[in-house]
Amino acid sequence: MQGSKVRLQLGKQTLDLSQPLVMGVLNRTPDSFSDGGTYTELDAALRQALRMAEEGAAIIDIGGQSTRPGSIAVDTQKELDRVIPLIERLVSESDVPVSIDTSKPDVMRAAVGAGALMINDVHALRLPGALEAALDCDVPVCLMHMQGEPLSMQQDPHYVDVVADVKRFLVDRIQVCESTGIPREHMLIDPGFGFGKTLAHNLTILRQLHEFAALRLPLLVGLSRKSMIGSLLGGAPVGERLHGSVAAAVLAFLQGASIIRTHDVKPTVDALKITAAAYTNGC
Ligand code: YH5
Repeated sequence: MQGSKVRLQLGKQTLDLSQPLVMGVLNRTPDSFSDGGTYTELDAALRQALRMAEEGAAIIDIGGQSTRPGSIAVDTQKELDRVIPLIERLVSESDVPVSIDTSKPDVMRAAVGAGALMINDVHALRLPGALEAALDCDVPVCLMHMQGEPLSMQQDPHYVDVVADVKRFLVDRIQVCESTGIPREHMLIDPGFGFGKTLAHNLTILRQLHEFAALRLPLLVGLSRKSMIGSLLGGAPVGERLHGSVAAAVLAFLQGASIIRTHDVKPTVDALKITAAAYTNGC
């Protein structure tokens, strides 16, 4: 297994995708009391990022806009204020590659200018100007499938054949990116668990994830703490979804996912180490 498909270049680092990699999630979205803008909050976010890197995260994904079901869009300046100072501090204090979780072209440009080495876009570069921004940024980009928009996407998701429909969407986005001039070596794909999908849709995708891996681009998945895990555990609250999330991460890796996006880095890294030791050759 050699060749460009098993490697991902992030700045000076070459990530080996024949081993499972973990992407740590760092959301700089506000709680009900503040907007994340104080020094102590920035400091806490930085410490959390450094901790995830120490625990074995290969990438830290920084986001300033919630895309959870029911969430409302924030304006560009707010998103910039939340993510840019954190990216600047993290890249100055650590070598861990940073990914920017955004759909906004201005945020992509500013984040990459501040040192982010990858773009993670839940809209798969469909917002006006996003394709051009990603092309100019010249960094890898994760193209994720979402049906509808976060505010209403869980209201009545519909597919003819969820795997075929999501695959067709991703193949189309890959082609659009290619015709814009984004090289294939800069593309990753993600079926977007929970983004306009029922529990049955999510389970079908999880069971047939190998079909997405067959597109021969690095496959990234985010299952961590999502409602499908909560539902399968009989309505477990977010704080009680860790073990289910780790099981789902293992299943995803076994079906060809290369990068697992998670809030809980250490448990996921450990579980994937055991899985990889048993299922892949070479230590
Ligand atoms: C993803 O799958 N997900 S943000 C609802 C939850 C828990 C977690 C409480 N960004 C993905 O993590 N980017 C998000 O229930 C993502 N793939 C990629 N590439 C949503 C999230 C979450 C939502």
